[in-house]
Amino acid sequence: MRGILKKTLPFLSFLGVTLLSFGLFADYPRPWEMTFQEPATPVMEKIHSFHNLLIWIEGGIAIFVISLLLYVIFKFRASKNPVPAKFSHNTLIEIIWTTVPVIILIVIAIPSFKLLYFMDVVPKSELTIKATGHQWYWSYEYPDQKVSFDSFLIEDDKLKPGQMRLLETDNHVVVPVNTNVRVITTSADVIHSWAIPSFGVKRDSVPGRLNETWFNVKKEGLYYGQCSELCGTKHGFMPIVVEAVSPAKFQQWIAMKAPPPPPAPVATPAAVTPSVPTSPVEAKPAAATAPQTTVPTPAPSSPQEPKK
Ligand SMILES: [Cu+2]
Repeated sequence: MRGILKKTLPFLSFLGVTLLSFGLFADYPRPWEMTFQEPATPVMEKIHSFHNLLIWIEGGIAIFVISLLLYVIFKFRASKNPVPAKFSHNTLIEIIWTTVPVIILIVIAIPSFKLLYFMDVVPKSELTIKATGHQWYWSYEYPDQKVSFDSFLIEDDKLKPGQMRLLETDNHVVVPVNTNVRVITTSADVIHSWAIPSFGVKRDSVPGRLNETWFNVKKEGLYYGQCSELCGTKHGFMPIVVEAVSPAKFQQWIAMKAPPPPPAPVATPAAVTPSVPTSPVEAKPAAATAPQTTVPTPAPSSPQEPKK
């Protein structure tokens, strides 16, 4: 018990520091992790439960085959059974060992295909993000919001306390929770792969092609992933960080990131004064004085007067 505590204490303290420093939930690979990260999307929840179903089926098959082998080894060993049987066919056994595996495969195939289509068909999405892989960073575009930025790894010597080596980026991909997010991905050079384990998302980014996937994060927090296609010497140095926030916070972030509106076109003074009053107070005198000063010019001062 003390040994286990001794082993897990550094990890627990690391986890505590990390969570405190983020102040929110974070999902990332942990030392000695034996199973999946906590599912953050419906896709990953379904992958998780399908995996659990397979573990039971595979475990049952393994136990059955090992038990059968042990039974045969001991029951029909040479010392106990010196004259072996010579028959080579048994119709009943052959029917059983053909139909049972077929039934098992059908039991596996039905949820497998359901999950495959659930992952593959992108539902009606409320936000689209384009992720482009580069050697060796990601660039992102939010085409509908006109937001775009690059996302680079934070080098070891620039990491702040609590930030994770090789997983932290300078710019996070911010998304709202409980929103269908469509990710389209491509590459500017070689094949990369945009992957977040806790989302159940891994999609190849292929130059000259647009691949798509989707996710819907259920919990606010930070989610870490990495490029998952061998793309060159710095393949392990292009992480992905997705920050899931409330829809209100997402709108604030978009407002902060979105480019400022283009400046008003510079116009000639004649066009400006009557058409674009800066405020109602300023507009009134201009409107009042304009007809008096410009339109009705006094007749005596006109050049035609002396001729009369
Ligand atoms: Cu890559």
